[in-house]
Amino acid sequence: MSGLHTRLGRDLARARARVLALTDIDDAELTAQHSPLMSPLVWDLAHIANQEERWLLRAAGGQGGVRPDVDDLYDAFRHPRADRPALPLLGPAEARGYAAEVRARAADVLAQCAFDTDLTRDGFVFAMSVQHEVQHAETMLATHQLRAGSPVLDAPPPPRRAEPPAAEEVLIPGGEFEMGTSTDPWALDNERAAHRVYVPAFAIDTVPVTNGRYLEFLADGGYARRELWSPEGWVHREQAGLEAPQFWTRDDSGTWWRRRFGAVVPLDPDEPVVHVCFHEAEAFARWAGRRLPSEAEWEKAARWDPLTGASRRYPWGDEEPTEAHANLGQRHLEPAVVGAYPAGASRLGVHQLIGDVWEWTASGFEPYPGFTAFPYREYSEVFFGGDFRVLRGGSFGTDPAACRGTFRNWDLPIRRQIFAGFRCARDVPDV
Ligand code: AVJ
Ligand code: FE
Repeated sequence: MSGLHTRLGRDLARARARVLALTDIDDAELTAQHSPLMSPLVWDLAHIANQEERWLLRAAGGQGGVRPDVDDLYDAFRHPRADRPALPLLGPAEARGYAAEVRARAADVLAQCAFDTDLTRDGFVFAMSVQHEVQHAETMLATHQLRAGSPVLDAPPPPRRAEPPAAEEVLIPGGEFEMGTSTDPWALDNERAAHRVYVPAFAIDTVPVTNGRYLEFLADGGYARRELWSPEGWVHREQAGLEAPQFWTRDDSGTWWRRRFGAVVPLDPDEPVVHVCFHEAEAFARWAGRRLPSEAEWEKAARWDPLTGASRRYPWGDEEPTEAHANLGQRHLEPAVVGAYPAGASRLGVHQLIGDVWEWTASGFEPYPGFTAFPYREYSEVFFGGDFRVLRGGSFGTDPAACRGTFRNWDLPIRRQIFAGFRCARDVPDV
């Protein structure tokens, strides 16, 4: 076995440990639908196993499946989330057994794999399966945030650092940079291929927008001033009755609190705001006299190295994230205060681009030039051209396996249950 086998085995084990922690609750909680936006947790568990069966056992291993009879039940395209509780799903014990059996067989496939096909080269399909599992682990964490009742998850708080960066924004000079990747072996299809993009000069905030700043927007009538919202954003704000980020509650004295995994806690003014939709982010930016960055601007701020002109994997360089770089991996169950990760800053001084909160960008989810779906159309291709907005950077709930400077996430502009915040940018004269 090579270092690559060992590394993939470790990543698979870490992903599974998270999923097991997220499903370590009563059967009733596992089968319940905590929100119409989400699947029952037991659906995610068996869906993860079914995806692993398809790609690791059948496609990579050339084996028959463990439960090919359940393919239809766990096909996300056949059954919308709201309908999943009514399906004849595997029960908690069956789903756990299914996941364990697929994993045991997948471990054998991995041990014997020579990584010599298009699907397995450099371990791609195993890394894809890890990324699929940890993406569901983040969705399952969002399900935990939506569920009512007392807390079941626990984690130590993130580091606190008193000093945010001195500058509020950083100037990124105009010019080309390399966006996307053709060399990262585990990058997913939508991150490919590398291509040069000219980005005019712009300024970007050194930190994400905080609860404190967001409170100022609220206090200044941000939710009542139509001119701050796009026409679609305003219609949605009215229909959905938006008045504050999701999970915020106000007490009789007018003080805002937030509910976090079942506990009501004070709102920390120095933490990035989270659980806002794209429309709220856009309205805030307009109120602040600013705008959201485009996806290309975000990636240039995160990857472009002014010393060499090359694009790096992370803001701090090519080194894998450690605990000192970023708040990732559900190690902490909340964003850290701004300035908490100086070691994760870019050379130009932009902090916390990776981890803490996903960041809404102004861009729709579209293919890069020359896109080819690989290995299946339903990961990315079917979502291009829809009403999705790109989010970048990952959150405290994102595993490092599914987070890098090129990684692209997307969701509808009205969604707030994801761990999403934002930072602002503005035009500057080209330099
Ligand atoms: C990339 C996070 C938008 O959860 O819908 C999981 C990831 N794709 N299973 C999603 C995904 C198939 C996807 N996002
Ligand atoms: Fe999935």
